[in-house]
Amino acid sequence: MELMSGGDILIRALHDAGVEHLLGYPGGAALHIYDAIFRQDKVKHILVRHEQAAVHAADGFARSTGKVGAVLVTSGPGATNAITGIATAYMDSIPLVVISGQVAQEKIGEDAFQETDMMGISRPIVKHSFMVKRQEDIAETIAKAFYIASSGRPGPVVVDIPKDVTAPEIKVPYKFPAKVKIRSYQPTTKGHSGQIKRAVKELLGAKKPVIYAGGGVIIGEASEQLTRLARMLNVPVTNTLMGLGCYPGTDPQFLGMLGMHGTFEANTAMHHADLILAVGARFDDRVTNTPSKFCPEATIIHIDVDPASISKTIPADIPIVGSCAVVLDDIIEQVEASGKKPDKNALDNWWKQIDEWRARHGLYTASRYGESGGSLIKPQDVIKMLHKITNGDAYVCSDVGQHQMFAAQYYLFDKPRRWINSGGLGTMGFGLPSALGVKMAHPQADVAVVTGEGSIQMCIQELSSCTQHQLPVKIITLNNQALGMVKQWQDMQYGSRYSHILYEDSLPDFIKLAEAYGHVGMKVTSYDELESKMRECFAMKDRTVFMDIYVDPSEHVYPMQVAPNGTMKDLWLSKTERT
Ligand SMILES: Cc1ncc(C[n+]2csc(CCOP(=O)(O)OP(=O)(O)O)c2C)c(N)n1
Ligand SMILES: [Mg+2]
Repeated sequence: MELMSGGDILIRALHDAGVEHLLGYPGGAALHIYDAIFRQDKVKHILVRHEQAAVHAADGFARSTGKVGAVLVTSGPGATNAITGIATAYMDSIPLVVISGQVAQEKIGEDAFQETDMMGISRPIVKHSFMVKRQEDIAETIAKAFYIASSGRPGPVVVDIPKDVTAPEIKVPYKFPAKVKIRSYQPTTKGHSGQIKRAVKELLGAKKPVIYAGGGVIIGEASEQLTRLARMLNVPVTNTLMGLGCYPGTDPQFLGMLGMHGTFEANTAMHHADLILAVGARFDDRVTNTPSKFCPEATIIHIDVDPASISKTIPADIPIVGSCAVVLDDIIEQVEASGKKPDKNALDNWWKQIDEWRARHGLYTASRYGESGGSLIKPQDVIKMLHKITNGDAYVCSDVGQHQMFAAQYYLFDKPRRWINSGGLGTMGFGLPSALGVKMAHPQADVAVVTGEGSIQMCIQELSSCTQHQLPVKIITLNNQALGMVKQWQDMQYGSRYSHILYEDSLPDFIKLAEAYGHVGMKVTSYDELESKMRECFAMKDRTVFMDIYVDPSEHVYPMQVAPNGTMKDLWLSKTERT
C-alpha cells in the first residue's frame, strides 16, 4: 500500500470522491494542503478573492449540476469568512463539503494565531461536521462527508483539519472506502405504502386541487415525475421561489410562483383549494403568510425526504417521508393501476375559475409594462428581454432584492437547475460568485447574473476571478439607484421615510470598474437601446460583460401579500389596488 502524507491523502480522497474543482483561498493552517495541491494535477484549484465567494461558487456549481461542491479555506478569518456561504447553502439544502484548516492540535484552545472554533461557530448551520485528528482518518472522513452532504436532505458538511494532521513528514497508507455506511444515519427513500394509498384516493377525488412544489423536487431529481403526475391528473401547479423550473414555466398548467410575491392566481387558488399536494416544499413564512389562516379548506398531503420538515409550521393530513422521485413514482403507478380518472366536471369548473383569476391579473399574458419605448426602463421589461435573447435557456444567478423577484416572476424557467438564487437566507452578494461556479460547470452555456447596484457591490471583487479563470458571465444590473426592496417596504409601511437606502453620489462608475478588471462595460438608459445592447452583450461569448441598466426607481414588486395577519390571497396588486 502506498504511503502518503495527510495533505496528499486529502487531495487524493477529494479526487476519489469525484471532485474536479476545488474553490478556495490559502493561508497558514492550510499550507501543507496547498503544497499537496501543487504536487498534482487531478483536482483543479480555483482561487477566488474572498472565502464567502468560494462557498457561493461551489454552491452555484452544486445547484446547477446536482453534484457536491467542494471548498478549502484556512483557519480563523478564512473560516469565518466562509460562514455566510455555509449558512446560505444550509438554508437551501445544498450539498457542500467545506474543508477548513485548523491550528495544530497541541495549540487548540490556546488562542493561537488564527485560531477560531470552526466546529462551534458553524454547528447551527451545517448538516454535520467533523474534526480529523489522525492522518489515517482523512480518507474515510472525506468519503463520509460527501455521502452525508449529498444523501437524504442535502446540506453543507464542514471538515476541520488541524495543521499537524496534514504535515508532510508523517506518512500513512492510503485507502478510500468503496462504500460508506453510517449506522446512525439512514435516510428514508421509500414512502409509507398506506399513506401513499390515502394520497392517491384524495388526488383522484379532489375537486379543487393544487400542486405546491418546492426546491426539494429539483434537488431530489423529481421534476419529470412531478410534471407527469400533474399532466395525468390535470392539476394546476405552483412553485416556490426555490422550485422554479421543476415544472415548465411556460406551460398553461403553471400558475406561477406563490407566496409573498407570487401571482394572484397561484395565491388565490391555494387559498380556495380543497387539496394541496406539497412536494419538497417547507411551508416557509414567505409562502404561507399567516399560518393560522393558511388554506382553510384544504386537505394537505406533504411529501418530504426530511421528517423534521413535515408538520413543522403547517400540520399535514397525509405526511409521506421519502425521496420525492421515489414517492411520486409510486403515486403515479397507483393512479394508473387504479384505472380511475379524476372528476372531470369538477376540474373543468376549477380551471374555469382559475382562468378568471388569471384574466383579472395575469403576470405573463398581459404586458402591463413599458415596451412602449423611449422613456424610463421598467425592470420587468429587462427580464422579459433577457428571456427573449437567451431563448429562456440561460442559467440565471440572482442576488437579493426587487431584481430577484422580477427575475423569478418574469424569466419563465422551463428546466430545473437554471434558477440559482439564495431563497432561504436571502444573501446579497450571492449572485456573481455563484455564477462563477455555474460557468465552471457549464462552459458553453449563457450564464447571467441578475443583480442590483446594491448587491453586486457585496462580492464585486470576484470580477477579478472571472478574469483569471476565464469564466465569462453576463452581469445584468437593474440599477434603481437604491436598496430597492428596503425602499419598497419603507414606502409601504414606513410612510416613505427613506432611512439609509440611498447612496447619494457615491455609486461607482460601473463601466470603468468593469474595464479596470479587463471586462466590457455597457450603460443602458432607455428602452430603445435595451435589445440591441443586450444582444451585443450575449454575442461576446468569451467576455464578461457588465450591463449597468438604469431602471425606473419608483417601481415596486407586485403582487405583494398583505402583512401582518393576511391570508395568502390578501394581496396588493399595484400601489393602489388591493384584493
Ligand atoms: C447581506 C444582506 N444584507 C442585507 C440584506 C437586506 N436586503 C434585502 S434586499 C436589500 C436591497 C438590495 O438592493 P439591490 O441589490 O440594489 O436590489 P434592489 O432591491 O434595488 O433590486 C437589502 C439591503 C440582505 N438580504 N442581505
Ligand atoms: Mg437597487
